[in-house]
Amino acid sequence: MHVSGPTSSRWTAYLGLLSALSAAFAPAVAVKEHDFKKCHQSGFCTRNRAFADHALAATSWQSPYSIAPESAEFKDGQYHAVILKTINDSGDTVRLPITVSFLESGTARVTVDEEKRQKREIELRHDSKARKERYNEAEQWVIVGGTALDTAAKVDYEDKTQLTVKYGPSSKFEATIKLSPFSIDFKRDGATQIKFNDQGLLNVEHWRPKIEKPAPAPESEKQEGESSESAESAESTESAKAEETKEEEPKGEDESTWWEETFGSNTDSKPRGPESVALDISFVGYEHVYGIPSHAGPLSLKQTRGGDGNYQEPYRLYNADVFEYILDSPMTLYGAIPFMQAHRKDSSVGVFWLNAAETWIDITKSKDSKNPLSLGTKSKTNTHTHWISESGLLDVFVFLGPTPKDLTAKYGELTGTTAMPEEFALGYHQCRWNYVSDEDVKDVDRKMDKFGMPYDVIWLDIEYTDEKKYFTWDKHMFADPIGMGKQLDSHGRKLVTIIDPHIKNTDNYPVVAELKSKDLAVKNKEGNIFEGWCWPGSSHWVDAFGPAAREWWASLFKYDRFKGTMENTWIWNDMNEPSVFNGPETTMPKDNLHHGNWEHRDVHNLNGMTFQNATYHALQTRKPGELRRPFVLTRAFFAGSQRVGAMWTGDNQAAWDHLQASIPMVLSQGISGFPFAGADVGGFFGNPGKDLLTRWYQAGAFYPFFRGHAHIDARRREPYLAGEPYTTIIAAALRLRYSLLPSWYTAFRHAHIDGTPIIKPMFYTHPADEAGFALDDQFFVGTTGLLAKPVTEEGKESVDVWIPDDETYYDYFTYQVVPTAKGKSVTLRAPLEKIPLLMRGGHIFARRDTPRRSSALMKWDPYTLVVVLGKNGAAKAEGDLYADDGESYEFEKGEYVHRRFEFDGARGVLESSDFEGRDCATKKCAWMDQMREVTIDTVVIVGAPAKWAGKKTVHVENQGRNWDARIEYTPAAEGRAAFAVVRKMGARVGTDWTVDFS
Ligand code: NBV
Repeated sequence: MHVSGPTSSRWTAYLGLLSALSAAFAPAVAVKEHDFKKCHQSGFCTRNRAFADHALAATSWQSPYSIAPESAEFKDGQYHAVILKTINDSGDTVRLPITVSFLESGTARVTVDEEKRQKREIELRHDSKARKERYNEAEQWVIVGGTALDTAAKVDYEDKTQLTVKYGPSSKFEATIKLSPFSIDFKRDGATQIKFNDQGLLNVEHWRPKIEKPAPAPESEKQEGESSESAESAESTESAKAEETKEEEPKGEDESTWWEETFGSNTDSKPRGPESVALDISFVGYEHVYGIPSHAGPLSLKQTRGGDGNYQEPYRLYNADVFEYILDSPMTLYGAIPFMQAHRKDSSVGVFWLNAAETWIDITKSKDSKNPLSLGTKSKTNTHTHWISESGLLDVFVFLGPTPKDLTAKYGELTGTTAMPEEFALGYHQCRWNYVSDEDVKDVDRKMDKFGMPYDVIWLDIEYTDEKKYFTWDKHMFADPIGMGKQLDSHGRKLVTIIDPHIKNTDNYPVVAELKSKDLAVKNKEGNIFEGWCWPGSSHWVDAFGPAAREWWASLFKYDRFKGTMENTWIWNDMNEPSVFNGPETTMPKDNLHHGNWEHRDVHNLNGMTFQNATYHALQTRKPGELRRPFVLTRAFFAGSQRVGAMWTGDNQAAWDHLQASIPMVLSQGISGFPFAGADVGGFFGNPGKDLLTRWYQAGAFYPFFRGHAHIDARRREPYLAGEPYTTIIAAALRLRYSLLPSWYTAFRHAHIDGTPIIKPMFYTHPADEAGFALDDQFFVGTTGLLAKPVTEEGKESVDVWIPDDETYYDYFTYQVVPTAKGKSVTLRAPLEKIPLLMRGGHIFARRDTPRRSSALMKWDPYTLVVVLGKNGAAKAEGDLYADDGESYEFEKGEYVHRRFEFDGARGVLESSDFEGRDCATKKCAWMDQMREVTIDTVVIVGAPAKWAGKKTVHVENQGRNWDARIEYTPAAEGRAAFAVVRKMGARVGTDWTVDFS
């Protein structure tokens, strides 16, 4: 880790320490690709790629995995059998129990374990205390529902070689399990969609004892300790070793990375030897695959086996503190979600690879002119994926769609959906590393008000602590945190403070004393407390896998323990990959031990989630009786993290290409079940020019998580500092976000209910329009019909927006009718002050138009409804609005308003009804009482029919009361649509009402 460049004297001592640390442990200025492994530097990745090369090149390759026919049994929606892996020419086999579960939801699950490991009949090397089983607890962290078995699933056909099970809704799904070699075909409506082991790349590296060989030649010993500074030298070491093994054992496997592996100065002791699991999964007839975040690359994933424009490396999932990451790369980033969607015209299918160990995914596509496998589809491309994990079970869920929405819903059912956040969390967050004092915070707070810039949260990075001891304050700079908290609270604002998982190893720090005495930290391979380096210097890591550790962690957040915090303090968890400055790839040694003696190798990608989860639950128990929805931001994440907070994309740079990259990254999060996502607005490293900063605010106003952040060396860049015209333009972007908060909150409600992304790419909203499948720079917001295309290029004053259908599109700000044609791009003028934002005909969305300082202050404001009429104003328009108290869990008891709005062009009537068809006369809609006085004040109808010209009033009916409201009609002119505005409409938002325009 390196912090460079001049800075104020206050940081000099601190930077001195950092430089020392940097020099000693992480000599990086920007990410050096070779600080992180490439496939050829990872033994199990190399072995599996080699296995694939061999299988795919061989003319008569036969996968050595077959089901023992006598072992197979189908019962109550589950198929149990034993796969026999033939391991030598004498026909010796290893037993791998397999379960195929058919779930009520229509999802299928394939789980493969290893019998010897289940029975713990293995020996560990080096007297290791690690568990003998394959890691089988990922499910306990990740899966929260949707696992009920489909007992109606039935065997439809069976002979000696295969069996077919019909399952899912109306039995339209089918799985054909072939016994020898083992493979599975998943079909929907009779057509193959997904194939397992079609290419024969299934590989479960079974346990075996190490047979000691003669000591290696002296040269190779020399190479063993060599650093990985140079990828080439590491490569040559690998190949030298491979060569050597070949000479010794011409027929044997390459064992060079089986028993231990060195990267940089760290040697992984691998007490269980090789244990990877790998499988090829083919998407038959599918050209696009999406998902497996986080990577800084396009939404539609690239091929990874070389070739024009393709990557050479597999996509990697191994949560890491990558530090100034590079773009357009499959290299790993801070979080991992092993969920992939494949899409073709009108069909989506997908898989979820439930494995928390280091994972690599190769993607290739094959053109198949006849394509006999895709029965009935016209597509001629198949996408082949090769999933490779270092350890653990092979555990894969299969989703057969057919819509992208089915995929996100089924995945959400399994791993949970986005926690419903407090409303403030959707506002703007002002962060930097660091606000230097409580006075500084209060000053920023005042200035935001002075410049008319709404915001909800100000953040404190690591410097607020006393020497990086979390749960303490720097007493000189933050003498009065409560005073600071109160000033923020006076405008409904919040404070977020950072709490990292590394605990300073020092005297007179009760937190570390307790961590040690209670034995709650991560252990090293010997079973002693693990010590490594991070911001505070020597540190220990809380092991949030253990229940006692989580309970203790919760105790630290009580108001009387973490003094200086109050009800409006929330938490940021950074560095939870975990980042360990002197560890391999800046993280923990894989042979470290966690609760239950699971090796870090098995659980690495889960680590960040367990920590965020511990914090989330801690915040729910700060004070008895105080139950509010916590806000916790995390950097590291896994499948399921969406249940406990928000994420951001880590340390980006103040550069146009990083602004550009942020959009596909945030979209990818959304379609992978974790949509509460954003990137550092302005870019973390470096100093954005004013145009860039402004454009970034305009884009950030459309990230589900909207936070400005900056590195400690970056110049101050609170948005009011930009100067005119920038300040005014940024303020307008912030206000746009705030006026649309009701619609953002509604989008979060949908994400919470069924996993729907908050911002949606074209393939998701228009799954039949192939030209949109690779687009990842424009998106729709929730159900609003708002189509945004942020400007992400320097000096650009126009953008081309691709129009997915033949609806009418209007400019959001001017109501100009955009001359569009389905499937064509339209060029929009976008000078700096303009955000390219269109409204699609046929939608209704809600706003709050009174500018306020924070979301809390808007809580009882009236709404504006924008009704955007489609072609000729005759078509229907619809939309919805969700509102609740914005902070408690009462919404779970039905305390909310969720309205459906429909405009019927033929009748000329706009109508509001309960979204779920609830009868709101009953107590179920009790929140309505509190919203009693909250009304729809204004209704704007864009594309209003000409026959309304001259109309002075419209008739409102609300709960048996009737009145007329004023309407102003403005005729169309010079390309601008006609529009009408109803003022003081006055109907109560939570109730049924109609407005008659006829
Ligand atoms: O805590 C300091 C930073 C933080 O500002 C940033 O957002 C994190 O991604 N943190 C990383 C530590 C190191 C940054 C070089």
